[in-house]
Amino acid sequence: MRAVDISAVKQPTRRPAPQNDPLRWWRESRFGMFIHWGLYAIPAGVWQGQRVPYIGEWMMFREKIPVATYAALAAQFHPRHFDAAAWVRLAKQAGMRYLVITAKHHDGFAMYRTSVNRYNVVDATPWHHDPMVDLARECRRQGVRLCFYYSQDLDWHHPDGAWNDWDYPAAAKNPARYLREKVKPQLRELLTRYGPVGMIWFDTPLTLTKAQSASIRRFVKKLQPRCLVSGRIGHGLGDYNLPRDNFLPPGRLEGDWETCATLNHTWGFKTHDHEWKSAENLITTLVDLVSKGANYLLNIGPDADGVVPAPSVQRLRAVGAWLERNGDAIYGTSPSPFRNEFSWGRITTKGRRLFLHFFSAPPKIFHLHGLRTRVRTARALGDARRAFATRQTTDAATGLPILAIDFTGLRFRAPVTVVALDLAAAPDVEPQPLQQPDATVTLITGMARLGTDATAPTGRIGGNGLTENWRSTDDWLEWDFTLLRPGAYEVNVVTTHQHLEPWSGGHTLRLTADGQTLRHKTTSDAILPSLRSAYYPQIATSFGRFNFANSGRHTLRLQATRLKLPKKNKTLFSDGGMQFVEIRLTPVS
Ligand code: H79
Repeated sequence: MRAVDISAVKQPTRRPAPQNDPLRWWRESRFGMFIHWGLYAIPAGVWQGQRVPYIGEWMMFREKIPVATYAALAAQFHPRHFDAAAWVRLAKQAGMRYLVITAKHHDGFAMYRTSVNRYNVVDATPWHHDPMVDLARECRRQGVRLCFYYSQDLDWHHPDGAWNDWDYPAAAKNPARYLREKVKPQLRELLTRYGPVGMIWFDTPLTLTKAQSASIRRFVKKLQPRCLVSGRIGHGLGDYNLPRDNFLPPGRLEGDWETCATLNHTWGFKTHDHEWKSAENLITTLVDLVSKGANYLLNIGPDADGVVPAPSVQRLRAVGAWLERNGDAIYGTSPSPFRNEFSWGRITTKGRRLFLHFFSAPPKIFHLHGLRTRVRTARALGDARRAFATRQTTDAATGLPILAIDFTGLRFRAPVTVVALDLAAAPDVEPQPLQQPDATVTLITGMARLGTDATAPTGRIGGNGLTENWRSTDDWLEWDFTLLRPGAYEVNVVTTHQHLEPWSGGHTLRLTADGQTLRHKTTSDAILPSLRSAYYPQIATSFGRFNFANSGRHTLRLQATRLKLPKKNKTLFSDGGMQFVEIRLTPVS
């Protein structure tokens, strides 16, 4: 089996979006509904009386359920409460502009009428009904883009599909036959029977060759030239990039991205997963992703009756209510002109307008460092009556532009309150890391210079904002940053987990700045309280202190002196290297 890091996809650069760019609707939408619905909703995470801990739709694989046993579930599939109009209405109410539904997941069962075999919702269930016909009609009627999820590689039902080696020995498989007999004929059906399809959301590229991924892509584009192809077609051949599931990047990304995420912890319905993310969490995550250049594709897993769990409905409506008031700061926006996050919130932009998204009430006099463009007005979104006074100055010692806004009278509405700044021109900002008004400095991977003491670096700065393939002590990262306040700073190094791997610590790193050196092993001293930590804990190691005698420009370099690498270089989803995130400098009070 070939090892592929599905987060390591090629980065097309962000192009201007002309009127006819097929990505235009997707870029403007920013928020979509994912729907995982299939036979796995029947066992719903309970197998032979046991509640399983993993994602529900993986049960057939995890329990090595024989095809004949799993296929028998179809006889029980009769969703009496399926209501396509209600599902699409829910997407609308949530403010979601596209919908991606599992036409065929890894279990190989087609949730639509197919002529390829009888293993489908029309022929194999007592329901005898194609829900995609209803969904296509309702999407058209209600103005939501219809997209299909299609598992192009893993297929545990077809003898030549990947990863079912309990029924079909791997050695006997002929993947080309699977593509020819199943994937392409089924894609043809999906792309010719339901009207315009916004995208085919391919997933889990694990065994297909580059030529195979390329031929699937060509096949889609031949049938519907404007249909998008998701980043997980494999080999960097998608129209946009996908990081790993439920991933939040540490800063703004380059190019087009989409994070797919769960509302609880499973994709397919499970009876016993009641750990729902709060509406506050969902709204903040949406803002976070959009500010970093990523769409948010948020999943619901309807049950076997077709009912969307009530906690999902309730939370999605709360997100929709927030978008109803603040959608102008989300839809059709561009990411933040600053690459880094802020402790107070996030920024999105639209032309000459900057939207400041506050995650908590700002101080009466709020400061923003590094905006060079003149601010004309500052107003709370949805309350144009009151303009807040602004003042722009230049820090004498560093030349850093500083904006002050007097927020007297601003009413903060949880969880996120948006203030719109109208600028005299498109925003122009200081490109380097800056000391923030809260006195911290954060040096993220995406803002570093990559260098090496060898002839060429082994590691990379990954498109997802983490280090990639960091396996050499020759490579280094270096940042120039601007400090306003000289003094002593606590230094924390933040690293995280590889996909589906435990955190690997014990790397010895050397940090140098202003002629000082700090050397330490990465140990798990604290987990950053961050949205990012939910699925990929952000592990902070305290490295000690740096003293900066002057304000102004400084340079900090990070280099490993000993890496504790796993014996096995690569696993299926990880490159085995150190996953570096960022360095945090905090003044010693
Ligand atoms: O459709 C949803 C998931 O079913 C699918 N992507 C989202 C959108 C997906 N999740 N995880 N994966 C695909 C790859 C999972 C690999 C694993 Fe394993 C299988 C993790 C545990 C079982 C491989 C085998 C790694 C450990 C054992």
